[in-house]
Amino acid sequence: MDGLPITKLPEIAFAGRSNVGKSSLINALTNRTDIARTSRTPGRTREINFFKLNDRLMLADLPGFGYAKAPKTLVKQWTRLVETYLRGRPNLRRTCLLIDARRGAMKSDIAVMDALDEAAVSYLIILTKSDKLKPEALSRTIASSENILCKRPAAFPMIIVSSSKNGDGLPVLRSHLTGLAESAPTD
Ligand SMILES: Nc1nc2c(ncn2[C@@H]2O[C@H](COP(=O)(O)OP(=O)(O)OP(=O)(O)O)[C@@H](O)[C@H]2O)c(=O)[nH]1
Ligand SMILES: [Mg+2]
Repeated sequence: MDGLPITKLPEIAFAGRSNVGKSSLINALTNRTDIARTSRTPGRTREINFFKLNDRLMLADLPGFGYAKAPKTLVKQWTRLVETYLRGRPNLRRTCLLIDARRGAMKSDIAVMDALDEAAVSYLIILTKSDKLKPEALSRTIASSENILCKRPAAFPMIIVSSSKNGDGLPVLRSHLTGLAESAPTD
């Protein structure tokens, strides 16, 4: 936590289970291919990586949770880092909680929602990898996610469905994040 950059910029965090597509989504949003390192193997992002956009907004790519194969001590370290970050980052405006649209919210996602609700950190649910589902299956996950969300005090009352492969949901997410960015300096 001591090594994190100190900044006044509004910050958006990308959290979620390992391999859900956090780093890929940051790349897709910023139109870059590999600004954030991605991998087919879960557990790629092991530190918090910050991306400053045009001096207006900071994006934070968090290590994933729920990666059972990593050594237990490492998993504990990542979890503690992410928890401390989410609770103690003063400029954090929104946490994007990414959930794989094929699976829907799992136990570990619910645990993170509990922690975010408790800390009153506003979060937005994003269902990722929509390109991998048929429309009916996607509608089912959306419905079940809405069900979970409506009982959660800190959840933003909207679900975004996204795909970093085909660009699904990126415009709406961009406009949402733009709304949280600092307005341009006037002088
Ligand atoms: N089909 C499809 N694959 C995706 C999408 N987003 C990510 N992937 C793939 O999913 C894998 C994991 O992506 P990452 O972006 O590295 O996932 P992460 O959440 O950052 O993972 P950790 O850093 O381990 O926590 C990669 O093989 C990506 O190519 C998507 O929208 N559609
Ligand atoms: Mg990553």
